[in-house]
Amino acid sequence: MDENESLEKETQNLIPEDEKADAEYTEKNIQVLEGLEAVRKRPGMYIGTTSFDGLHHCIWEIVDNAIDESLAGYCDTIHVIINKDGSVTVKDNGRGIPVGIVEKTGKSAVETVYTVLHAGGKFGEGGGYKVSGGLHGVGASVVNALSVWVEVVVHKEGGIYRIRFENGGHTAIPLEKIGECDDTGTIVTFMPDSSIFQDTTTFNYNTVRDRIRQMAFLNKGVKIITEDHREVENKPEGVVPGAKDEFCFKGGVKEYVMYLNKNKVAMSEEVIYCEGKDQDIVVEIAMQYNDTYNSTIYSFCNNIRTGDGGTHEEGFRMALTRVLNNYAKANKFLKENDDNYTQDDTLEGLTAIISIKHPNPQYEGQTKGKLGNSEVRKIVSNIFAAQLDRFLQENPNVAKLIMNKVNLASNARLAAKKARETVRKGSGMELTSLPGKLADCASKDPSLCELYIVEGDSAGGSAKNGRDRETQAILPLRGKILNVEKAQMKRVFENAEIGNLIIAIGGGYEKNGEHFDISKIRYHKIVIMTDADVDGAHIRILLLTFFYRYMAPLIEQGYVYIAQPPLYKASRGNKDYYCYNDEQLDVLKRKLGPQIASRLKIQRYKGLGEMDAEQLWETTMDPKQRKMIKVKMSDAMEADQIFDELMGERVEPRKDFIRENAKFVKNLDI
Ligand code: TSJ
Repeated sequence: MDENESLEKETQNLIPEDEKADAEYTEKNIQVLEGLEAVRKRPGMYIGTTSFDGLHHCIWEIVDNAIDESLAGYCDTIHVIINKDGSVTVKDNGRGIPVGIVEKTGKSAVETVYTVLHAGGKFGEGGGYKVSGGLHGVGASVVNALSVWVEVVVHKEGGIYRIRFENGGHTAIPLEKIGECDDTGTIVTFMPDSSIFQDTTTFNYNTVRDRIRQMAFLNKGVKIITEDHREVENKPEGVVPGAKDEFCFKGGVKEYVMYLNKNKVAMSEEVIYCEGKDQDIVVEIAMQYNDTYNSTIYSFCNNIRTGDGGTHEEGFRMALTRVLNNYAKANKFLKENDDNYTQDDTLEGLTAIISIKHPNPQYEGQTKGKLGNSEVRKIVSNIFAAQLDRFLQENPNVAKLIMNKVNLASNARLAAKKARETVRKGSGMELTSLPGKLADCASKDPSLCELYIVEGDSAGGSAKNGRDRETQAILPLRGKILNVEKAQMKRVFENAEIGNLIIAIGGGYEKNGEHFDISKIRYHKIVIMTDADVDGAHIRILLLTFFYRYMAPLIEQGYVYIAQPPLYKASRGNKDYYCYNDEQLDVLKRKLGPQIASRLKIQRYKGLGEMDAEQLWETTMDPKQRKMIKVKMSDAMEADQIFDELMGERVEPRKDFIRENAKFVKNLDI
């Protein structure tokens, strides 16, 4: 049966006899399938990538539709389940996708949503508030195009209806009524197509859980439950059999701020919260100061992170600085003639979430991570300023703490400026000469050069002797580098290890008006190489935090890597095998057979220092054989969150942390 025949067959059940305008209808269907075919040909255009992120994007796409239903006020519970067979089910208790015929397509609404590009939510005019369809809202049809099969079940008006698609969006079983019910809702299950997602079709439970948690923070009151129903055997990464998490935050972004600050010491209990609406734009902001010296400001538009900020963030910052300066002058924290606090002063130690919902968002910048709508600046600034001002009036004790904090930041900024100037004046030479501990490479072409940051002098020695001198430079770090979250700016610049790093990399840093110049960096690969133990993990996280805070473009542009040294050496006679995890060791033992395996001499590397130069080269540094992990911005942001948990005295949270953050702390000896 060719495509046309099958299409005609499926239409027979759906369209009443008198509505069949055959030729025109068939024409429309061909267009539809050509549309889905285009998605399969160039999936990247629709979901960004076909690797890990793109795969998960499919879930977000479906969940967005359920969230829309909840924003419209018709649904309060959503389930996201990774099924035993690896497919994903998203289920809501909303009104159920309409099953009636849509005039324009001649198909049922549910079939339209799944087969016509960008059709999601276009029917049912004025039916609620739709926020997907922005940057990521490519529609459920894209997921259909990229799936081996999709099944949609709708509970509506007393009936249970089902439709099934196969092979990238072809209707396999037309919409049919399969039973009766007395509830309403939509249940969607899809199986991603491994010929499209060639890297992997294994969903990562923790990735799903983390994004869903964030969705729950951003959409207060919606209960979202995640579950992993996959089995235990041969557990690949990302599979967490039996996992179940339930998220529902009555306080929304207010609870998000509390969550982000949970390992920090908050300046006062209260989280400042405001919400408002103007011209169909919904604004929600929460903020709280803590005892660190950095700011964590996450902004969102329509539940999508705007990593490069934009007009909503600008409006927030402007209002914050203006209101705090006004309060300071009015209440004599600043004298009439004192300089105003700067934006940086008011942001120090601040955790804030800015979330807006906009019916027609414009995104700018290369990665479309910046909100461009200019009207938003004023709307956010007005709503926030009025409510912050009122908060300060009503809570003079908190206001006083904030004033002291901002004042301290202002003084520290002036002191840091002085310290930097002294360094410049006192040692003009040292700033241009490379650190003595750095074993630089011969090449001066940054695109070929790699900087290995190595924990400890002894591993540093092996790395120096084992490396490719032409392109690989080694910088050993002694002990732990300074925790830049906790340290005052002044101390950051006085710290020798950090000074060495900044100078070796060569592009400066960004903070307080200083500019990180990525065009000046001396290496295009910066590789963090630490031991596979808790200390190593800690150093890795401190370094990531440092890069995130002071050289973010390095991470954005994918220049930062984590080396993957082997965990075991298994020797038999004079033959050595290296294994990078327990699974590989098991596979090796199986391959060799029980007889030989029992005679293997297995060494577990406790640290890089146990490897000699040649071993380190072969296993970890040789570009032809090594495996490195490229650090993503989201990893660095997490590192920022994580490290307090490693620092803590309590053992349990540390173990939990290690279990949950396998990416940073792989193969740990705990
Ligand atoms: F789009 C989708 F198929 F991916 C999908 C849609 C997936 C999931 C899990 C849920 C949904 C969805 C859609 N949940 N609820 C709805 N609601 C509607 O489509 C709907 C229902 C009634 C009316 C109306 O005007 O009566 C309007 C809409 C948009």
